[in-house]
Amino acid sequence: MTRIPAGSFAMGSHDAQGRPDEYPVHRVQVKAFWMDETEVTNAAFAAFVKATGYVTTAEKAIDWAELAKQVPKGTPKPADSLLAPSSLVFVPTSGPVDLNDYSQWWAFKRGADWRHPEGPGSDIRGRQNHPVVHVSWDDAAAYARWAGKRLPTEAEWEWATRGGLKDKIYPWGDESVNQAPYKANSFQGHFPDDDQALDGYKTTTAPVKSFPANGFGLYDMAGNVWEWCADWYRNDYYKKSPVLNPTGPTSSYDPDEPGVAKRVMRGGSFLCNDGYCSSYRSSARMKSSPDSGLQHTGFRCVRD
Ligand SMILES: [Ca+2]
Repeated sequence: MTRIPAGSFAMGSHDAQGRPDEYPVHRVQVKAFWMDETEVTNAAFAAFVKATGYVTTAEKAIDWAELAKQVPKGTPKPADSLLAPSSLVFVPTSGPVDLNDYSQWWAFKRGADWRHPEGPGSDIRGRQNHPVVHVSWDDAAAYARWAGKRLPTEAEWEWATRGGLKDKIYPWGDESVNQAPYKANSFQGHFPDDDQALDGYKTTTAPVKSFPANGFGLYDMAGNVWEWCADWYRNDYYKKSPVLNPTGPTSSYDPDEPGVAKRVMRGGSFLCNDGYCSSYRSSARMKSSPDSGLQHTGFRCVRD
């Protein structure tokens, strides 16, 4: 782990690239903490599973009693085959598509989980040093407890990714993510059909530390895999965030999906691209339900 100093910064987007939930920019002060210098790797997660027998969300059948709370009353129970353990895997499209419909490039695959990132038939041999993926927030929190750590707050995460730089777009400054030498594992080319992989990693994770560290000695804060934060997500939280060590709202609200409680994710992934989500920007926010993990979802931990 690496020591992240205490400090005060202007949290949120400093330019017009931000999405609405990245405003207003507001002053935040965080105390010092320790942070994993890399995303949690397959090797580290395997040690946790070996020690505890932990079974991840993606390895369990979908709990219909839970799901039924999120769908309209009276919705019939789907066939058991549809509730079988599964996770979302990226499948490139054959050509340009409407970017509003992500179901075109995400496929539910039975048997996709952290040991099988691309689904049955794939494995993590030779990828011990890659970030673990297909982990839900619940999985990440369980790992953190086991390791004697915790997930970072969203404010800690943004302070850490900025690496001591002031009001910059990316952890390395303002230079485009697409300018060589490459500074993060992202998606070069036309999303979601043509990843030219100029950074060396085509629609897949890269080993941790494949790209330079930021000013605080943290690797892959931008790109590679999304990282879970401790906080509940609220689109309007920045309007009322306290200044000192904010820990997020007490409940979640996402206007895109008001019925689903969500946690914050940060940093973008190997699928981020300027033409689509550009979430390798330091202020970019994402959200997902705590029981979902995808092929590009990982995490890292902190401790006081
Ligand atoms: Ca890449």
